[in-house]
Amino acid sequence: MVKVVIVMPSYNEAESVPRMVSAMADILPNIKNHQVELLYVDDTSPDGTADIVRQFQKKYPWLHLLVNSKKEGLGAAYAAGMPYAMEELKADWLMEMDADFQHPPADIPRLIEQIDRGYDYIVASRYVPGGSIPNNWSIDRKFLSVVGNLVARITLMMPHIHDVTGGFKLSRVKGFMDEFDFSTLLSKRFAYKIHLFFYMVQKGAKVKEVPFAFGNREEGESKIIKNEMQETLRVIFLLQWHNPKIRRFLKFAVVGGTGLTLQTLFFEITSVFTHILTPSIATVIGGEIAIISNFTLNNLWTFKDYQVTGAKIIGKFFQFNLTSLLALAIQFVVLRIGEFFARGNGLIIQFFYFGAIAIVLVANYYIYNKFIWKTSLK
Ligand SMILES: Nc1nc2c(ncn2[C@@H]2O[C@H](COP(=O)(O)OP(=O)(O)OP(=O)(O)O)[C@@H](O)[C@H]2O)c(=O)[nH]1
Ligand SMILES: [Mg+2]
Repeated sequence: MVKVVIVMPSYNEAESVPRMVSAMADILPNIKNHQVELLYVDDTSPDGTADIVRQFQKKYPWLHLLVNSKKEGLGAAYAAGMPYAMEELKADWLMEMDADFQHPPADIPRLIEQIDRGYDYIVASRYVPGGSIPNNWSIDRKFLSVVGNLVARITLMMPHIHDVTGGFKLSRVKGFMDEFDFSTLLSKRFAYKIHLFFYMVQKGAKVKEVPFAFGNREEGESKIIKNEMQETLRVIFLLQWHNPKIRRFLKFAVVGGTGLTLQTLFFEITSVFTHILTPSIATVIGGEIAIISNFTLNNLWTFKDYQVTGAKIIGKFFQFNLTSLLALAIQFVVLRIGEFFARGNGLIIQFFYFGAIAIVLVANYYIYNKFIWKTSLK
């Protein structure tokens, strides 16, 4: 027997409270092997949502209410509600759920029954077979939801999970939510979900996706803020920026970008615009300029924790040059082939130019980690 607390943020959801509470009164007592309670987290809604909840509290001992003095967003409501559910209500599991019936209460038992199967994170999923988003959503909202979710899956390196932006799920408290510092939650808005998902997966949570049909809002008004995409991208960036592995790669990419900019400027000026040099020679000389910049920036910044100092710099710089020469050789060969195919066509030559750089990027990152700064890819 574990205790599940459904944390349900509400803002101006007065209309749906009576129906929600009565749906819960039908469903919760029928979940025999676990104790399930409901906690409304209301931000002093002007429509009096909290007062209506209070009325029902007299009748239902499993109904709880936490009132925040001001509205700061969905993430902020969870950051208040979840610790309350764990500390005051002694929850073993936390359920996230919307108040507007888009997360059907009838699906609660299907999620809860997975608790006994050894999972840590049980997620109602719109993007697995059997799951869906509302048909009548505008094409923009569908696109944003599908693409936003896809971008989050890929950039957070969780391609195996199909729905990372949904808000209907169950999370294990012990070893997971009880170790999360809510003061570090990266978004007070809808993007809080991405942070929690990322945290759970990093903690090694066993994830189960249960298909469900995201319903239509039946009463009240949408609180979703239009520009949620930007907030989502901000959270993804911050999450990855705090991930040392990714951070190093991002730094490498930034340094490579400055080198590439220097090299490209040189290439464009001397071969595309003025024809002072042939494309292959311009690439090589521009590359030499980039090498010095890249070595210096990588040593001082990207690989700071493995920084090479003193006399060793000379040897390492020599090695770095060898790596870069290998890179240049690859670029030279590719560009020679390009010259053959392009016959003076600037667009085709640029395609070969950037193609060669992509090959070289992957090879370089590997060699820097393995042989130059010897991080063994940690
Ligand atoms: N306490 C609190 N609850 C919020 C806040 N913003 C949203 N909510 C609640 O969070 C849930 C989800 O918000 P919705 O506006 O339904 O967002 P959505 O489901 O993405 O959008 P719709 O499809 O238009 O309903 C609802 O239960 C809201 O009442 C907030 O700032 N504070
Ligand atoms: Mg909704």
